[in-house]
Amino acid sequence: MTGAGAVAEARIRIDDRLDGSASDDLAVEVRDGLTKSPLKELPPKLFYDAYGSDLFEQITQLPEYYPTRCERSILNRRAPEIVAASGAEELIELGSGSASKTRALLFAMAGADALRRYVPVDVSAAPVERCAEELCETYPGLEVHGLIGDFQHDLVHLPGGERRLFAFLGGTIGNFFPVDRVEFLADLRELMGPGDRLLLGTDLVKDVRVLEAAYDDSAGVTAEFNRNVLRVINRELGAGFRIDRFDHRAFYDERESWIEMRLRSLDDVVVPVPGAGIEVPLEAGEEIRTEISTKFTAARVEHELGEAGLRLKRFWTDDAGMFGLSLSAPAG
Ligand code: AVJ
Repeated sequence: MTGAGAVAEARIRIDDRLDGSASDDLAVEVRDGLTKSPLKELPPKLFYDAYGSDLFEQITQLPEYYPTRCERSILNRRAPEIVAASGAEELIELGSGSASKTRALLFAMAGADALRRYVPVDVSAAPVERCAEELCETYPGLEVHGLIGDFQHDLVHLPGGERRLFAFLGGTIGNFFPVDRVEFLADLRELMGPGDRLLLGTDLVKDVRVLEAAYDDSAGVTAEFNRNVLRVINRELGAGFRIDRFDHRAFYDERESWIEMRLRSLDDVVVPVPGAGIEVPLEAGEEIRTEISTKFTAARVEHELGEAGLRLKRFWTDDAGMFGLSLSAPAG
């Protein structure tokens, strides 16, 4: 090993916290979800195998899917302000993926001479490894400590530190049900020292037509992404879902203030899921919920942060007010 590569590697550490229990967890979650009544349910993390992650990348580039573009525009424009307001010297990114949006933050931190460490956390190892190397070469002196794990369960394994900026972007918090959301934020709050900050991305309430189009695009990519959960279950749990016999559905639930994605069975069937030890009866027209994606107001974000012991310091949106980024600190 020679040159920059070897130097960079000395500054990279990657901990893998995903153990064998992940596949047991999957079986249990799928069993619990598919035996629910009246509405069967599957966890949205099942979207994100390699193929699903690739589909999600495609979704972010669709004309109808505005969240990624809007959040990116806030970050590009406000990164120096965010960095200054946070006082951070370390970035911890929960669900980092390819870290494409975070680059604006890292760049601004480096510009402020305040970039010590980057801690990407993701269930998928390959993108974490790739971006660790790239970033170490771009920023001499940057330390990268990646964590391969689930941001809901493996937060305890995060390295300690001070003046850390926890970033949870993309609006993924919206996939949690309200109780899980408060619990997650409170767990995060528990980990935070007085100098740590949270940067949270939340999609905002808007015209129903705009919302529904974002989750039911004309090219059908989201439909393919939605059906991918069945493909994953077929592979991982030996299930017998006929993927082409399910319709994609996406609708805005005004009362809950969330988009719901579902898969509707076209047939009356009983689907074996041997890895979960069940056979799943589905009536023709019956739906399985695969995702909720909550849409917030600034007031609601502030309220929920408050419930978790976090105080809102700043709130930014894009020009059209489509997407929100909040910066908060541990309260008192
Ligand atoms: C990546 C979870 C924020 O909820 O908008 C995209 C996932 N689902 N299209 C979202 C998603 C359907 C996305 N998040």
